[in-house]
Amino acid sequence: MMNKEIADIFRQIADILEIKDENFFRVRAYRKAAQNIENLTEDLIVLVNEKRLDVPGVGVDLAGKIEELVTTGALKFFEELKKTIPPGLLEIMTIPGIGPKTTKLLFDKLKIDSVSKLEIAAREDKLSSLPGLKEKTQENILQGIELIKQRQGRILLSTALSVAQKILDALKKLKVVEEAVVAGSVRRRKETIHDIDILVTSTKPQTVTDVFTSLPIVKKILAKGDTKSSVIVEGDIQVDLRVVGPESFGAALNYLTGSKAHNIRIRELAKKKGLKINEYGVFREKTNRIVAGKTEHEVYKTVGLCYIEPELREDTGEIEAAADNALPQLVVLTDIKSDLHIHSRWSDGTLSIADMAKAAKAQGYKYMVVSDHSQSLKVAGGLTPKRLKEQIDEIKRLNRSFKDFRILCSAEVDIKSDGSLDFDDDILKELDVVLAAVHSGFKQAKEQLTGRITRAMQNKYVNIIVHPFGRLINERPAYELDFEKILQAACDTNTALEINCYPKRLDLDDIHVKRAKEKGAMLSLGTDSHAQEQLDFMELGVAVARRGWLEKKNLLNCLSSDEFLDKIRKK
Ligand code: DGT
Ligand code: CA
Repeated sequence: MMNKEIADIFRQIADILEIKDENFFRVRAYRKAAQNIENLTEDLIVLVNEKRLDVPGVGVDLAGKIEELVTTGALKFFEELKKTIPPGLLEIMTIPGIGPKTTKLLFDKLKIDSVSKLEIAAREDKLSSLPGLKEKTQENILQGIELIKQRQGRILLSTALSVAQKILDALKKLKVVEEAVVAGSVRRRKETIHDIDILVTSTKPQTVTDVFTSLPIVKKILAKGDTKSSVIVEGDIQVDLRVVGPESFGAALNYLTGSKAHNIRIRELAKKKGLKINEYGVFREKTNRIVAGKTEHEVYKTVGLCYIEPELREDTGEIEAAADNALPQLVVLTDIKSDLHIHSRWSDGTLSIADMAKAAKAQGYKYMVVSDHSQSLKVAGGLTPKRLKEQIDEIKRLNRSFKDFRILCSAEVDIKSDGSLDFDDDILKELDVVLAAVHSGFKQAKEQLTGRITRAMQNKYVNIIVHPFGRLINERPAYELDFEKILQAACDTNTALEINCYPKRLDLDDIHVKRAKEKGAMLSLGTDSHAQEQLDFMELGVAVARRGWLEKKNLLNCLSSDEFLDKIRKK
């Protein structure tokens, strides 16, 4: 159990006691203890295990409760206390701006005991007449409810990256800021993000915090302390800021990047070496003398490991690999020589092939694959065989005008519900490369969907299965597939699987990518761009590839155009 979780439980206890009109000093003791726990630089687990639980404001009674939480993961007193009030009241208090006083008032006067009842009452204007409620409260409650509804869904990595960048740009302008970087799940490039963590080094934390909390995109300040603050920005995204001294940069970055599971393993290693690690540095346990902290490389070195890239820090084998000096040499954006999935105006893209090619060339690529939709996909302007032949002629013409860049002819061919393809072989064989994908019948049984895709892979012209799982993050779940069968067929037929870089897709995901690498399947990156600026989605796909432990050699995009064509023609 983390410090924060224990602090949250103490806060909830204080809230319940307050609703029950319990002794004011008792309520305050729990609140104060919660705050002190959050400010601790060491984990309570460690303090309890080492019998050093002398936290300010935590007396014998509360220390016993902490011990119970740490050792059993629960607290009997809290479980019993919760039963004494309607369960919905605790949920009501998670709405920003609603504390125990308001909750009690709403319950006593209007019998409101759930967020849904509260929402109805606020919409029916039943709150504004309540004596003791401030004028704007009703409106704030509705806004707050909206916020918690939205926050339940995690935001897309692409959204988080652009919000984080805006904030970093603003903070970096300050003279008092030395380093300003993103940490947490954004730095690890997880596909979805709960909140954005920013780390700044400065000797003037208060100035940094003041500027941060008054940035124009800030909508609400949740907390503002000397070195820690937390805000809600436009888009209802939570951003947490942590400011430390420059000497602690590496230690703080390592701590705040996580994941929690990775951090725990690193701390265990430190302990075995007689060291302890917190946000401020690595210290000798006995003397409390600092031995590292300025850089992350230093921190890893003190625990006997080489540097581990943030995308790998999930405790899924990276610690063992680092100890054996067997970490992968992760692919980087500059290794990418091509975008293998691009649409043009010929189907549902917005630009001509020539303009898309110019933009792809400007990205530094050597070739690109034009893969407009096939005839059945009428909503996406799918091409008839006749139109596709015209497109092939156009691409041949365009290729003559390019130096050092090549457009490859392709199509994103629909895999029909029986696994047959939307174009006949005689047109497929005219293409340099063939992409195939499922666009309908997502509700079919697992065997059927798996069968459809494996049948498509058996076609000798099909080179890449694109967005293999068909999911749209936060909108549509992946359809059911027997992935082991898909992988086996991919290896047997020399068909690649795509990592689709479109922000909502990121399909394959990191876990399936890692498994595909283990099986030795070929992988490709495609942005699925329908407009010029979408070519930048490549960065997201590379992030998924890195989280899936991929090296240059695992991705078709890192080959030259000749090597790429050689490889796929082996099919
Ligand atoms: P998220 O926000 O859910 O997308 O994921 P994270 O990984 O950004 O998680 P978050 O924001 O709760 O915390 C940021 C990092 O701080 C996390 O990756 C690990 C570290 N961390 C937070 N609390 C604790 C703690 O109590 N103990 C340890 N060892 N690490 C913690
Ligand atoms: Ca976070």
